[in-house]
Amino acid sequence: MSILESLPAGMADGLRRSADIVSKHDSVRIISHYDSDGISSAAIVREALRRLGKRTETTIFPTLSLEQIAVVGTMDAECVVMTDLGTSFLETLARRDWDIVILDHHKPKEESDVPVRSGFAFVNPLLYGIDGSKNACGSAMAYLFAITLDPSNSDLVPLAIAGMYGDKQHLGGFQSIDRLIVDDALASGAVRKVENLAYPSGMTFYQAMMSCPEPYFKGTTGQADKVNRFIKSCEIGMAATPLTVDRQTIDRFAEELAARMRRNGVTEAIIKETFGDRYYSDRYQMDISELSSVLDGCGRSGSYDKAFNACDTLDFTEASIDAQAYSDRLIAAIEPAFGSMVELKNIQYFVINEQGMAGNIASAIVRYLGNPEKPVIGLTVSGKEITDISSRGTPYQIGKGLNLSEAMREVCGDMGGQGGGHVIASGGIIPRGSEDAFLKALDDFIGHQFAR
Ligand SMILES: [Mn+2]
Repeated sequence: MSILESLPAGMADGLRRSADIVSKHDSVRIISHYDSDGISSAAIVREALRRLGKRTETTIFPTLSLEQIAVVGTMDAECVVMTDLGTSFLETLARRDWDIVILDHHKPKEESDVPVRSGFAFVNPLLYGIDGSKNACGSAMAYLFAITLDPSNSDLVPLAIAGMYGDKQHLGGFQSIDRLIVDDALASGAVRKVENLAYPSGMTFYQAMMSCPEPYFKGTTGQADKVNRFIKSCEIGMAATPLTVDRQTIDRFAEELAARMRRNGVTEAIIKETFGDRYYSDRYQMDISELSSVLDGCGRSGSYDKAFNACDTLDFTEASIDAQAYSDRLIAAIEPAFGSMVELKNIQYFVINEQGMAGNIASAIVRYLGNPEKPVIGLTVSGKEITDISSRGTPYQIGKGLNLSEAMREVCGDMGGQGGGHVIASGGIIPRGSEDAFLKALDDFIGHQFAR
């Protein structure tokens, strides 16, 4: 039975309508987001459309705000497929005279009506009562669209799972739509599962601790001599990967990592969440969480073409070089950012200059380094007229009332900027010069969330 038959009926209908709209066109413009989920989503749609003999052109944006919407408005297209973004601009997008399909999982600004017209389709898990921030990412929606077009596109499932890792939907285990897709991939043999891992299965234990920003170990991650010593103390060979050692070795390594996290003050909830299933893909010759990091690194450093070329040719040499450079820069930036953090009453923040880093730095700090009570806010102050904001929380903080999607939307908006995203991870922009007022207002706003 196809997994399409297990979807909410409305969602399957929406996907079918989307497929019908796109089928009418020979050339399609794809617009997506620059993170792992966005790149995975676009890669799936590109390949599915290429297999139907259609021409595609792909545009990637770091964020979709009014500035990018203006650019989109000038685009020459007959048909557009948007993935991993678009929900915030349904009215504006529906007014364009192109046919358009929007496959997204972000929460709308308010419960606005979905525009209805021929040649317009919007498929978002939230419309069907499914939590898009936890249980269905952009690439999951893109994948469901691809197998609606043609069931033989199911070989692209590793890209769907890569997006799930990118949006951290694996933490605490896959559920709902994600679970359906992952179980199907396991059943078909598209991926192989390895349990109780904190790092990708196909990488050596040494390489993982050198190049993965999460889980982050203060004073060890990315430092060759320290990592070397730690791996040896676990009696693991330098060339060993989780695929080449026995179960006991994997579990012993996990215990050693957990003990070290405890010493660093990482909460038990985060430690538990850190270890889980990893999936190895023979098609991509890589663990899917590694595939996710490669696409994320390329996307965030602007090497979109290398990411897509790798997905098209299955040769990841070039993409891996750019992704490695990105992860080296990221790991080198985490401790300085942490060291420079300022704690306010309800938030903790850092400021950096380099684009495309703050979200991933904040993600590592909030889980493995910072005060577990407060969300981490990263400000990117570059030469631009706007300052970019990234914010990251934890499930524990969400339980206390934190909602970063709401906070970023409201407070960035009050500053004359824009913001939004997910409850646990959200972004925005504010005018340059308004940083201090923004931080004060955000601290107050989140204080109210914790108090209610
Ligand atoms: Mn996403």
